[in-house]
Amino acid sequence: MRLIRKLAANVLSPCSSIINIHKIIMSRQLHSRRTDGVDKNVWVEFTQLAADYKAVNLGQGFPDFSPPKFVQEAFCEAVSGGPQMHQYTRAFGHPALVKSLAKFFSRIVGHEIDPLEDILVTVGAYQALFCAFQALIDEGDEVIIVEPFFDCYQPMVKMVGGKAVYVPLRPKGSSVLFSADWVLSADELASKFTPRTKAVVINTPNNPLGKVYKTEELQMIADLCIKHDVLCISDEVYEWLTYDGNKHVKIASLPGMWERTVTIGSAGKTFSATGWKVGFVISSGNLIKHMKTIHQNCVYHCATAAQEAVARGFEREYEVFGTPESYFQQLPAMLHQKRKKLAACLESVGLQPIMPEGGYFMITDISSVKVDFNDQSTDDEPRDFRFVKWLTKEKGLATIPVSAFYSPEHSKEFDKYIRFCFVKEDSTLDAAEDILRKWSQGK
Ligand code: IK2
Repeated sequence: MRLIRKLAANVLSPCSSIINIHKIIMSRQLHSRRTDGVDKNVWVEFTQLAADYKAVNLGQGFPDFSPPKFVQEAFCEAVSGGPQMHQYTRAFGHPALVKSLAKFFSRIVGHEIDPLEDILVTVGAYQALFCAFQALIDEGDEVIIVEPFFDCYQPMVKMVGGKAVYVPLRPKGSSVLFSADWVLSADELASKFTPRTKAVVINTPNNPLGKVYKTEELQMIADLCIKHDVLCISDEVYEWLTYDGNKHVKIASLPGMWERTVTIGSAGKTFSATGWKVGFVISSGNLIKHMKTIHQNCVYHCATAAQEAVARGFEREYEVFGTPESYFQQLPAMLHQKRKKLAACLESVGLQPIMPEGGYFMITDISSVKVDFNDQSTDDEPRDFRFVKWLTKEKGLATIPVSAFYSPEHSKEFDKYIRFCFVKEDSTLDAAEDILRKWSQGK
């Protein structure tokens, strides 16, 4: 009513009316409430900081070397192939790609995967996660998230009106040297289930810790999912990266879990081509069909040529699987050396690494390191955030604060750790070592 009176008054003065209508409209909140409280993003902030300070970058998780020749060539052939490679393809996954994913993963999961029903190709694992939360979680649903967790799970749950319920992996014992020393208490996890629980989210191998869940741990989670009739969203983007004889196990392959598990993968992580942004979801067609609905209404599909190249990558891997020619053996073998190199470097400057069993990150406790932050950041900022900013700006070495992978309830307990990424050229690791060594020598 007030709006109508204001508009009527403006009829007398047509010129000012345009300005006033504009003011009335602009006084409304123009953005949706969905974006409130989820505006901060650790990758946006710390990747920019690393670039601004031209820091040696052991921060964000991407290789600074090229993907293997066979996928690079496949990509070049795709873009120089027929005109159809530059046009739209099937919305839910390029036919060649869903076919090769189904063939490859049927063997791994021990279940016949239907290429058209049980797979959705997405814009990176990021969009796979987005589709999963959008399609499967309703307002008021509770989602149990095991900490530390890839940071986007929390805002994605919030944006659908769900409630994230956290349960941390806890270091057991006083000297924690391996990621395997971080365990999930079955009792603590069981205590988080309520009639509103809709899903449990796990990430194995875990980012940032590197923990590779053992079959017994997955079985414990699976038993609870089955008992309470809930879904499991299993983020497995580092599935090929395991060390010291540890093996990645898919929770979807455990009895009774195929129908209730959403498995998320990343061709970017798999083939060291993170910029291609090809990800995928594998699940029962009954769940995939709802994720397809979200996907067709947001991005429709991801780049055709990149999908074609990934399809050829998986075809090739299918043929050489289990042999030393397989990139899924070569990449972890290469990273095993880099893990050793980074651990030795951290130890040499008095930092105790927590040795990851998988993935390409290593965390270390920095609580004993005394630093004068020169008040560059606010006091209420977690110590690891302040430390990482200081290290980037003052020493030129970029890393990531580990409390970013925790809920506000638990982040204080874990702000004594920072994360280093070791999927880097040896020359980059050497440059990082140089910085740490000079710093430890007071130079
Ligand atoms: N899930 C996990 C566990 C991830 O680590 C990532 C990518 N992380 O990279 C940032 C970092 O930790 O340094 C994703 C999902 C997203 O993968 P994609 O690149 O395929 O979208």
